[in-house]
Amino acid sequence: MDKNNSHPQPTPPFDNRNQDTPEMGGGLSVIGYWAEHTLSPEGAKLWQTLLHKSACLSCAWGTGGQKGGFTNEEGEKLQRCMKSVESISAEIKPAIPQHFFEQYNINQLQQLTSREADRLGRWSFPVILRSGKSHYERITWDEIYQIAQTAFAKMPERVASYSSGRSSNEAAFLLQLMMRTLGSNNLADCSDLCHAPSTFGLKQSIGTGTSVVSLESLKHSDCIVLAGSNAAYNHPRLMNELIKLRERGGKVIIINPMMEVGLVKFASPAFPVKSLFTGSDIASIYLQPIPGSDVALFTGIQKALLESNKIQHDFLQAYTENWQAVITHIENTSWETITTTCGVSQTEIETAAKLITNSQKVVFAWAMGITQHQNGVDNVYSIVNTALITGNIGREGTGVMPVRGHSNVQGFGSMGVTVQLKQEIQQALEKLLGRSLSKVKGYDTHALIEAADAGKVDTLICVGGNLYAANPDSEKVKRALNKIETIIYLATKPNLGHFHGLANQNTIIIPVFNRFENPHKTTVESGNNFVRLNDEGETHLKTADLIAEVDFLTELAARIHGEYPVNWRKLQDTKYVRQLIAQTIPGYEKIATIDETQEEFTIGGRIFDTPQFPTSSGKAKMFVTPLPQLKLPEIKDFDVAEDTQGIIVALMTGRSYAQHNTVVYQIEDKYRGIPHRNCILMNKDDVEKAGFKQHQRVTVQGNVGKLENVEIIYGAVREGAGVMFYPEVNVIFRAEIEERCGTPGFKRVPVLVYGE
Ligand SMILES: Nc1nc2c(c(=O)[nH]1)N[C@H]1C(S)=C(S)[C@@H](COP(=O)(O)OP(=O)(O)OC[C@H]3O[C@@H](n4cnc5c(=O)[nH]c(N)nc54)[C@H](O)[C@@H]3O)O[C@H]1N2
Ligand SMILES: Nc1nc2c(c(=O)[nH]1)N[C@H]1C(S)=C(S)[C@@H](COP(=O)(O)OP(=O)(O)OC[C@H]3O[C@@H](n4cnc5c(=O)[nH]c(N)nc54)[C@H](O)[C@@H]3O)O[C@H]1N2
Ligand code: SF4
Ligand SMILES: [Mo]
Repeated sequence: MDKNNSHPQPTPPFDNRNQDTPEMGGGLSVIGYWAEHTLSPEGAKLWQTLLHKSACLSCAWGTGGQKGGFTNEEGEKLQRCMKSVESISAEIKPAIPQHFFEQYNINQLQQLTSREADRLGRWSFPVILRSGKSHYERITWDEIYQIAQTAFAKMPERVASYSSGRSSNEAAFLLQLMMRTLGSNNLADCSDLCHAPSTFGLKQSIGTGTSVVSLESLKHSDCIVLAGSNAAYNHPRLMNELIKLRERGGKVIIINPMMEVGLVKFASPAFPVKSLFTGSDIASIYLQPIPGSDVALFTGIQKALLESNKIQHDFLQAYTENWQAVITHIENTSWETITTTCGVSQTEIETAAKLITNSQKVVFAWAMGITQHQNGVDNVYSIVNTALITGNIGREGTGVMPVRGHSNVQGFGSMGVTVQLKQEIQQALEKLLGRSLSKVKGYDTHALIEAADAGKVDTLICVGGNLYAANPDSEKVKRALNKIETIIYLATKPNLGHFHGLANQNTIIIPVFNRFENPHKTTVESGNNFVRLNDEGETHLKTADLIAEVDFLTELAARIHGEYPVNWRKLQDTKYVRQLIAQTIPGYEKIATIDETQEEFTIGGRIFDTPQFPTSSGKAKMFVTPLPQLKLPEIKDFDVAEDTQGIIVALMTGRSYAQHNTVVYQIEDKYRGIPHRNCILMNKDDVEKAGFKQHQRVTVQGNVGKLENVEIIYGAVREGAGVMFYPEVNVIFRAEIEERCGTPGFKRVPVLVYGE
């Protein structure tokens, strides 16, 4: 079968995987989890929260909102997945006990794992760790504002923020307005670590930074290409769409070096009970490229299309620019280069190309397996090129669809929390301020850490997230943060960052309401460009001293800026923030009346149903995508004894089944058969070739550190690749960086695996 390459396409049930793993994703264990949690003592609160009119906290698929917790934007019911329950369950835990921080010093707190830190409970009063002190202690609001005001009086270039996409649009808008009024563009955000290459690549090529496919449009497609996404774990309700697409005769092409069981077969609780037992087929074809080689694979698909005369020349001519250069590049790239770079055979690539051309309406979707690479932007370009070459964009049921991460990460970008600010927003802000914005380029997350390490940052405010644990090279991040004078964390739950990411002088933690208990109405934006309205709520922490993010940011801004350029305190009524958003953010006009209409809406100008692109020429720009040179280092390149025996693999670092980003909920990953966090999942042939066995303990060494006593687990990952979990693995490597947007190459980390 394989013309040019010996890489076999494993077909499920895979013989290479660990025999302990289930044969499909989802299924009865999900129902079991639901039952366990909803019938537990916290069950009543959990149900109340699920029924609360607010968007799901977890991923950007965006379930929930005004039509009730179990509804998507198409009004379809039974749309909350187990991940949603998991995230709520973590938030309705009791408060950290009053005297906890008197009992435990910072050294002790630093011994906690991610899971232990989360399990301490909710932050319920503000605390400070002062320089030279060993314990966090309670602090008054007055003193917080005094310290903060002084800290924000530094040179604007030396003040920065970091944010994570769980907070509201209103908080995001206020954060960037406060920072830009100060004269600082240092608005680092978790999206820098995530979909920034999608935003950047899409903006350059088709003039918009987000998905051009609505949920409704997706329902018309008859083929989905899903690359570098483990939706079965991370966007479970997207799986419903894949199941329905297969049921109407459509095709699903999965591109992923790891054969994820839930992408082969998935049993969704949204479908008749029968399917819970049998599961539904997901992948029509499953391609397993070498990590980091997607450009080669997509170029291969394009070449197969070219050779079978399936390129839509009329479409390219009418609606695109630079297509000739891309076609020449495809012609000049040999099959041998393509197949050796991506490790997928010509036959498999041709089969995928045929599935695409035999379909009428194709959607191309992707997640971190595409973006978290040194050439993440090229990966995105190569996907866009494939969509354009086949005329699959600008028509219902077609298009490009980055599958976004955090539940409001896209809203943060829309609100201007980014170092790559849209011109329209810049102009609107300049009008509001009555002066130009600072021209100094802001720090993205990577640049922020570099700047902090170089002693160039005095003050940092973190609106959510875990800057310390989300970044590679943990020791360096810790050192860098420790050079900052003042760090203010706004958070709902404790995490590793609060105990390791300590400032030089004052580290302050501000306990905030989460989305469903916020006393203000707020909004969020889903990855499908749908804006949701969240009702006010109440917290179960009756005696806690929490604050709404909006209240904290406006009070701080009022103290820094007085009444310039707005009456900040008036904005504590979030209705007025929405008025400002409507005036400033393109496509958000309808938010001005959402308080009266309660009408959730799709953002204007985002969904493309004609091939007219908001670029300067009105055409899509195609970019030539050079194939990556994927060489792994050799043993001698690692700092080990000369005679060390081992194997070098390209490590894909990411999420287990039961974690949300840096927060670990359960230590096992049952769908991949991984019993605990200190494991490496490898291909059986690689393990045997290196002379190791399953369950053997090994050392895994990266370019800045190593993890010892790591257990080897067999899995359906292609040869030459491995899988480990973050945040733990972030200790061992300094990542390659996608220079165009600062995104670390988390999905191709060369490591040496050797015996102990
Ligand atoms: N339950 C849960 N849900 C989440 C999250 C969570 O942590 N837990 N996190 C949220 C966030 S912020 C995000 S960004 C998303 C993340 O969602 P995903 O992107 O789905 O998550 P990852 O585990 O990072 O990696 C996705 C897949 O990329 C594959 N991959 C790795 N390298 C490559 C490659 O070179 N090429 C290709 N084609 N594939 C590759 C991996 O095998 C893996 O299956 O999920 C969001 N939703
Ligand atoms: N090695 C490796 N590293 C990675 C990745 C990877 O795949 N591999 N993925 C990267 C990706 S895609 C992302 S998005 C980042 C994630 O990076 P971050 O977004 O920085 O991290 P999270 O773990 O999502 O942050 C969780 C914390 O947010 C706080 N929080 C939760 N809800 C709220 C709220 O409503 N308000 C406030 N103020 N705080 C809240 C809680 O304190 C919680 O502990 O990690 C990145 N790091
Ligand atoms: S798919 Fe995402 S948004 Fe929908 S319920 Fe699950 S975690 Fe929430
Ligand atoms: Mo993310």
